Parts: sequence; structure tokens; C-alpha cells
Amino acid sequence: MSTLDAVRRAYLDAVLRGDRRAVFAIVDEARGAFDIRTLYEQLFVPVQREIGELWQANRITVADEHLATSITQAAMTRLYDELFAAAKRHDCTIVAACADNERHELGLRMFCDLMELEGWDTCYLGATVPLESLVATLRQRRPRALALSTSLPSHLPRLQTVIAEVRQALGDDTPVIMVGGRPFFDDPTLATRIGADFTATDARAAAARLEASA
Ligand code: B12
Repeated sequence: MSTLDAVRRAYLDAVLRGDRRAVFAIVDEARGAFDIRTLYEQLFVPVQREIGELWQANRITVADEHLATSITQAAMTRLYDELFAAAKRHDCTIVAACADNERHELGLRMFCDLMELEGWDTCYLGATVPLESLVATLRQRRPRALALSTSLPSHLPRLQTVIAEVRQALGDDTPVIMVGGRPFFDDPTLATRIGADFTATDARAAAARLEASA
């Protein structure tokens, strides 16, 4: 298996068949040829987007999408021995959540994994985290940053409320708040308009912004 394009096609084919063993074999082999960042940004991310297009076009079912998404989540863990091996700086902590009714967690998980590669220690809470629990976790862990993610424009008003409530609850102890996900790719100005400090296109850019705000 040589080019990344060939890996991507084989991977997509295998997730659509629901063939977890084939997916794992593809990832294990690709690890030898490509670094982790490349595998995330040029394999897992584009395949998820392709799954979305197939789903939107009614060419695969919701069940097919769920299967593909869960296999990719498992495939990502094949890289965790290397990904979580690097030493972390104690002052670089991030709590990450999909707040309230947001169920698109995989993008945030990918973002957290890529931030680990940048040397940050992430506390990934996943989907649909209630506001009160989020505030409690922030009080307990006192992270440098809070990362919030949404995939749906219709969730932006609620996200704005969540950010305002976090700021109100934590006052001067509020961490840097960054937001990400599809709507912010389309319009980066949305981030500050809903009360966040910034958005970033990828983990490297987010890490650079966080360093600058230290
Ligand atoms: C998988 C999936 C689901 C799964 C999610 C499972 C899971 N465990 O995450 C489920 C089945 C739950 C789901 C549900 C729905 N979904 Co959906 N879903 C998708 C799909 C196919 C893939 C999402 C994904 O994994 N993307 C890949 C990741 C890698 O991309 P990403 O999220 O953008 O993340 C990257 C960056 O944005 C960034 N990032 C992410 N978070 C953060 C945070 C910070 C701080 C920073 C800096 C960066 C950052 O890093 C990531 C890596 O680069 C997309 C298609 C797509 N094009 O994305 C549709 C999609 C997002 N869903 C869609 C829809 C409509 C829905 C539903 C409303 C469907 C329904 N009628 O029920 C529900 C809503 C559920 C809810 N309440 O949230 C639409 C949204 C259209 C729109 N513009 O409104 C899409 C685009 C599909 C489509 N083409 O129609 N979905």
C-alpha cells in the first residue's frame, strides 16, 4: 500500500463493509509510512466527511454511518500508545466538551488527540455534557483552556448561552474558551460573536494561539 490516496480508498471501503479487522490492518500498516498527524488529517477526517456525504445522499443508512464512526473511533486508539507517550507540561491542560445537546463528538476527540501531539494534556468529556457538570469539572480541574465543539449551526444559540453561563459561574477563574467545528470553518468570526475567545482551523493553530495567550 503506497499512496495516501490508496490507503484512504481501502479504509473507506473497509469501514463501509463494517470490516473492523481490515480497518485495523490498514491502520497498522499505514503507521509505518505516515505520521500520526497525517493519518488524522488526511485519513480519518476526510473519510468521516465522505461518510457524511454518502449519508446525506441516502447512499448509506444511519446504521452504516454509526458503524463507520464507531470503527474509526476504535481505529484511532490503535495509535494511542505512541500518541500518549510524550511527556506533558503540567500547565497545559484543556477540558473539552460537546455541551448540552451536541452529539458530534468525534471531531472534538480528534482535535484533543492532535492537541496531545502538541504537548497538551486533554480531558475529553465527549458528547452532550450538561452545563452544571461542565462547570463542576472546570472548578475541580482548573484547566488553562476550555474547548467546545459543535457541528450544527442550529446549536450556536445554545452554545452562546453555555459560554455566557460558564463565564458567569467562574468569573476571573474562567479558562481561555476556544470553539471549533464545521460552523466555525465556514465563518471564523462566529467564535467571538458567540462569546468565545477564538477558534482555530487545526490543533497546531490552536496551540499557537494558546501559547500566545499565556
Ligand atoms: C458522524 C456524524 C453524526 C453522528 C455523530 C457521532 C459521533 N459520535 O460523533 C450522529 C449520528 C450522532 C449525528 C447526528 C446528527 N447529525 Co451528523 N454527522 C456526522 C458526520 C457524518 C461526521 C461528523 C464527523 O465525525 N466529522 C469529522 C470531524 C473530523 O470533523 P469536525 O467535526 O469538523 O472536526 C474537525 C474540526 O472541525 C476541528 N474541531 C472539532 N472540534 C473542535 C473544537 C475546537 C476548540 C477546535 C479549535 C477545533 C475543533 O477538529 C476536527 C479535526 O480536524 C457529519 C458529516 C461531516 N461532513 O462532518 C454529519 C453532519 C455534521 N450531521 C448532520 C446532521 C444534520 C445531523 C443530525 C441533525 C441528523 C438528524 N436529523 O438527527 C443529528 C444531530 C445530532 C445532535 N443533536 O448533535 C449534518 C449537518 C448539516 C448542517 N449544516 O446542519 C452533517 C454535515 C451531515 C450532512 N452532510 O448532512 N451525526
